[in-house]
Amino acid sequence: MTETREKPAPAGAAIDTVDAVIVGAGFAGMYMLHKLRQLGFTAVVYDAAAGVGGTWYWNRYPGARCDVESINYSYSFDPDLEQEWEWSERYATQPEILRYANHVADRYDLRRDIRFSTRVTAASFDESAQRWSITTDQGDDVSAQYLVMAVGCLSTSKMPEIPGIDVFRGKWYHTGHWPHEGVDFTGQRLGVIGTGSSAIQSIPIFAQQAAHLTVFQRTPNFSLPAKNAPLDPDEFTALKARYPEHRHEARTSAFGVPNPLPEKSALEVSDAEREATYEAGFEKGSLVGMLLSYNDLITDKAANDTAAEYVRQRIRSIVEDPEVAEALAPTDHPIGTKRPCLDTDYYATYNRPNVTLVNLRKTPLVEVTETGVRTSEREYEFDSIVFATGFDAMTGSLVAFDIKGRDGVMLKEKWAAGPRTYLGVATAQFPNMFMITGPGSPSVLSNMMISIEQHVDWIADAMTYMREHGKQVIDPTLESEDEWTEHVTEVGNTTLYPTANSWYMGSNVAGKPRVFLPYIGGVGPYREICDQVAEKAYDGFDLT
Ligand code: N01
Repeated sequence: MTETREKPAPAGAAIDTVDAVIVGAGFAGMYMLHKLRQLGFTAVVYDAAAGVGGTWYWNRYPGARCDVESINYSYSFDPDLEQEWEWSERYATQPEILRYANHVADRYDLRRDIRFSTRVTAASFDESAQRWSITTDQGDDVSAQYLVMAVGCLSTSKMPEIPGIDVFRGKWYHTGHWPHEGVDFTGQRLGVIGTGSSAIQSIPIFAQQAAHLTVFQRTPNFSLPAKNAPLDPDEFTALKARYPEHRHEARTSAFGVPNPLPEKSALEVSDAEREATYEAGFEKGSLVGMLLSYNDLITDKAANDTAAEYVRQRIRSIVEDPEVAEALAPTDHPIGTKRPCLDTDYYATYNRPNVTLVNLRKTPLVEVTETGVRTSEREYEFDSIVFATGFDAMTGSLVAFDIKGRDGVMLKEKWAAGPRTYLGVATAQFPNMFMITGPGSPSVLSNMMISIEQHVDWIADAMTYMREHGKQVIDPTLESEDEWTEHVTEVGNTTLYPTANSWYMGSNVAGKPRVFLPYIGGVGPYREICDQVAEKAYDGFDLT
C-alpha cells in the first residue's frame, strides 16, 4: 500500500492520518494544499497565524509592500485566477497582498484543511511505519506519509543581541510581528533600530508621525526609488492577454522576473554610456533591472564599484547634510550582495528636522534602558522603539521545532555547520520530507512566487510518481546531497555575495555558520536541473 485516500476532515475536526502534513499557510503552503487535493492526496496545513498569508500576515508595519512588481508577484497556476484578480499598484501593499491570499483561500476553499493558531511542535520519522509523526501545541498527533515544510525563508524574527530590552518601560515592536490594529506614533519620541528593507519602507512613514525619529544604523543599505504608481488598467489588460508568455519568460529567467540578460561588461563601455545605463536603471525603479544593467555586476568587484558609486552619488545628491549622506552611502559591501531595497522617499526623510541618524559604526549600541537606548556616546529617550532587525533567514524556521529523521538524527544537529540539501528541496536521512524554497534553491534570490510554484509542482510530481510506482519512501543519497551542497557553494563563490556580511550568509545571527544559503545558478537553469532529476526517475534519490 503506497497511499492513503482518507477524506479530508471537516473544518476544525481532529485528523490523525493524512498523506501530507504541510507546515505553513503562506503562498507555498496554500498552493501545496491546492495541488495535492487536485491530485487526490489528503493533506492538512498547520499555521501559528490565525489566517493565511505567511509573511504577509505578520509583516504589517506601515509601508510594507512587495518589491517584486504585482504583475509578477502572483500565482500562475490557474489562468482564471490570473485573469480575475486586479492589482491596483505597481508594487502592491501588504494589505492588498493579504487580500489576494485570502481571495485564493476562499476561491479554492482552502481553509477547511488549514488548522490556524496551531504551531507544530515536533516531527519525527517512524522507521517501522515509514511515516512521519507530527505533534502540535493544540494536541494534534498526526501520522503522514509526507512532511512538507512551507515555512518561508524570512519568518523567524530576530532581536538585536543587546541587553535591557525587558527593562524598557515604553512600548516596543518588531516589524515582523506588527500589531494588527496598527500603531500610531503621533507626537512620540521614536527610535528605530536597523536599516534593512523593513526599516527603509517604514521610516518615511514613521517620520511623518513621530515628534522625533531617531534611526540607529549599523550598516547602510543600497536603496533605489521604487517609482511606485497606480497600475495603468490598459497596460494590465494588455499584459493579461499575454500572461502565458510573460510567465514563461519569468520561469526561464535569472531571478524569476522577465528581464533580458545583459551582454556587456560594465568595464567595456564608456563612462558616459555607463552613467546613462545606470540612470535609466535607477529611474526605472527595479532592483533586477539595476543589477542586470551589466553582466558582471555581481561577479566583478571593479564592475560592481561603478554601480555602487553611481548609487552613492545619488544618495549624496538627495541628502542635504554631507555627514549624514556619507553615513548613509554604503561602502562596506558590493551593491546587491546584501539585499538591496526599493523605497519611497527614504533618503529624503533624513532632510526632515525631526529625524536623526545615529551611526552605530562610530557609537555602537550598548543597551536598552528603562527609558530608551544607550550608545557608547550617550543615552536617547523614547516613548517607543521599533526593532527592524530582521530574521534568522532560510534555516531559522526549518530548525525552529525538533525534526527527527532516520536513526534519531535531528535536523538542527545535521545542519550545525550549515544546511545540506539536495536541490534545496530535500535533505538526506529525512525521508519524505520536502522543503519549499529551502536553502540551496534560488528562493530569496528570485521572485518567490515563481520559485514556490516550481517547487510545489516538482514535489507534487514526485509524490505522484511514488504513488504510481508503488514506492513508499524517497530520500536523497548523501552523495547527491554532498555534490549539490558543494555546487551551491562553488557557484556562490563565483560571485561577490560571500564577501558581504549578510543574512544570505547567515552572518546576521550570532553563532550561525557562515554559508551562502541560496542558489545563485539562476531560476531557469535551476528548473532545468530539477526537471532532469525528475525525468531520470528522481536521480540522486533512493526510492524504496
Ligand atoms: O531585515 P534585515 P529586514 N544592532 O536583516 C540591523 C525581505 N523583505 O526585516 O546590516 C544594530 O535586512 C541590521 O544591521 P546589519 C527582504 O528580503 C522584503 O529589513 O546587520 N543593528 C540591518 O540593518 C529583506 O532583505 C521586503 O549591520 C542591528 C537590520 O537590523 C529581508 O526581508 C520588505 C542589530 C536588519 O535588516 C529582511 O529585511 C521587507 C544590532 N544588534 C523585508 N541586529 C520587500 O519586499 C540587526 N541590526 C520590500
